[in-house]
Amino acid sequence: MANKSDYSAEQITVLEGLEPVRKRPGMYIGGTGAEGLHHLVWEIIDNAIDEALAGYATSVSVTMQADGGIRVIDNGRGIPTDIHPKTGKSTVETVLTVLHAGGKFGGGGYKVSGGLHGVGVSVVNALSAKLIVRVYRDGKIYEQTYERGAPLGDLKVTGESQQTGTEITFYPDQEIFKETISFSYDTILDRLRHAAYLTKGVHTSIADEVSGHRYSFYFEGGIQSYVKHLNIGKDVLDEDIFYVDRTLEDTQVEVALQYTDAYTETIKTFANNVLNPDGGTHLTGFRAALTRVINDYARKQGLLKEKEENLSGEDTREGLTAIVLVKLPDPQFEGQTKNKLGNPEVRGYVEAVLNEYLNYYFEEHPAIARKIVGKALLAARARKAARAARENIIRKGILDGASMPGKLADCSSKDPGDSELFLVEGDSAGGSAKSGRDSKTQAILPLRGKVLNVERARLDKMLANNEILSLIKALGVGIEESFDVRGLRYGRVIIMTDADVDGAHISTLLMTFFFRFMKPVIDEGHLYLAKPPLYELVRSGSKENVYAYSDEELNEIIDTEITARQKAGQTSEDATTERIKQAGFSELKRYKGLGEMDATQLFETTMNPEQRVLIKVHVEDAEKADAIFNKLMGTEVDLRKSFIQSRAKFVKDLDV
Ligand code: 28F
Repeated sequence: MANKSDYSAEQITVLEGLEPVRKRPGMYIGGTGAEGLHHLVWEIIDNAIDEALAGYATSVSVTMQADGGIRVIDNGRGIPTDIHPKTGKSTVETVLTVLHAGGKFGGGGYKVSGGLHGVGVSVVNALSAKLIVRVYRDGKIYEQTYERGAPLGDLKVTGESQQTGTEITFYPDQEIFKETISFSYDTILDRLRHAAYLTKGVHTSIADEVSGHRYSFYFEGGIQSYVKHLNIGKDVLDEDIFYVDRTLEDTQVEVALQYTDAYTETIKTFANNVLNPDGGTHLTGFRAALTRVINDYARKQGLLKEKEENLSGEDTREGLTAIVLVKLPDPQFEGQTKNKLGNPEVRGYVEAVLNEYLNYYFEEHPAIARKIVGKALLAARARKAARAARENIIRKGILDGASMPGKLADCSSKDPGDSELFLVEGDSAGGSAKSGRDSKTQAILPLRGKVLNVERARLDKMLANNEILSLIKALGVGIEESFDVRGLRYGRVIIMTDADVDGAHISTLLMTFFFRFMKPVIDEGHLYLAKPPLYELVRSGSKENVYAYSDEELNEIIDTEITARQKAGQTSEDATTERIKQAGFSELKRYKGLGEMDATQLFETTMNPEQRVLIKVHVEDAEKADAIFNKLMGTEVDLRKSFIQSRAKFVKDLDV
């Protein structure tokens, strides 16, 4: 295809029509699935946010209409309605029908929040079966309607109003979006939350006319509030949050950061309000400045001896939560997922701003600075201890495949395809599992007591914990640098704990371990939770018992039995225990722990592949999961308990 410079001026004008957009939508919005569909909304929201960033709008509201349309309105100046000299049409119509016409706003500002690098609202117009634009400006209401990008008439005045702003309602074209044209409330909610965090002082809101759900965001503190939100449930080194907002050349650099006592780091980077999951030059600059300022301060204060080696970047980022936001006119994104900022000059800008302002902050806040350096020194020591522990383990061959942990009752099959490892809480249940199991395909590793909370332990402590070491050896995948999921000795790793809160706590600790150190085991679908029965209904006068795995299942069983007996005239309505009797069960047993079942019962109800129920653990959204694990594996035990009992985030797989 000839490149741009081959076209003459008028041809570029022709190209700016909207036909190409409908021919190859993927070129403009990435795809025509749900993600591409939502890019339409992002473009409109970004234009409204740009009006806020330019200092004229203070609110952006999104409504998911009952008729399938999406309405976005801001209270900015309103798109100009004057006739555009170049096209002889109103500026509104020009912005809506010419590609990239909206890129440059008046007043010298530039589009800074363009998720799609400002392809412009004309793309949304082209891909909408219908689009209505309303402009509130000069005391009037102007309106124009389009179908698939073509105006049905000229912009006309339809009323009067003292408010100002732009309102766009659009209906995605089903001819383009064949997969779906329905929007996700949660997806838009997340985007509006981010938009409010990244644009301090702006109100964003969403309302779903069908469900009635509505939510609004407003963060005076912008990214400082964002850091505060990310650190909920964690112990911070100091309440104060570092913040700097400086513009160098045409690039705005905004950074907020705060340290916690966690061992993980959470650094989110954004360019023009779009999250860059793979970082980029802004992250490189941030890291370089942080490491340099902390090392310089540590040496200046005599906390790091002359002969001691520098603190590593990793040491200085342990426990760090930071938001790095840059706004620039022409962001370049790299990598096949376009998730990495490539502009080389940005590294220098971020580094310069941070060097100057973080250094200044340390001088102004010596107590906080000493805490941050202190934590980095501890991290450096632990890093060296972990290295020593790892070398020691590797030297002793502790992790080598050869020696299996003593407590492991392995299965005879060596084929991961048909073998599974049960991680069982406690020795008594471990004993029953060992004797009840199918020893050809089922291995048992009893884990004593509370598995180490790896969320709060560094590698050196972890490798000193026998339970964790046994687990690492039994799995056969090594750890850290030597980790290789292809070494997994079992097709399924099944966490089998009591159905009470402590059991759930242990299973969460184990899931944290896998999430933090063996995430591919989860991602490749090897990790499961066993589902032991909660109740046993003993049928009077018979050995045959019925098991219920949840309260609703228990009621279902009882109701079914009662209905059956009512039909046979054998019973009448009555209270719960009566209900159980009338359902023909003389006893209801509530299982507190696996240990209350004998080996056969445990096998039949929870281990037998023919009738057990397994829940496959998978991480829907690493970012969310990270937040959950961070928050819940911190010090807030009650937070952890409520999570376990109500919101465990995994999808249930009925495994026959
Ligand atoms: C619901 C989505 O799109 N809001 C917008 C403005 C304001 C101006 C503008 C937009 C074309 C090239 C100038 C007004 N007054 N919300 C929105 N608000 N576009 S889009 O101008 C676009 C023109 O440059 C605006 C003075 N200058 C700019």
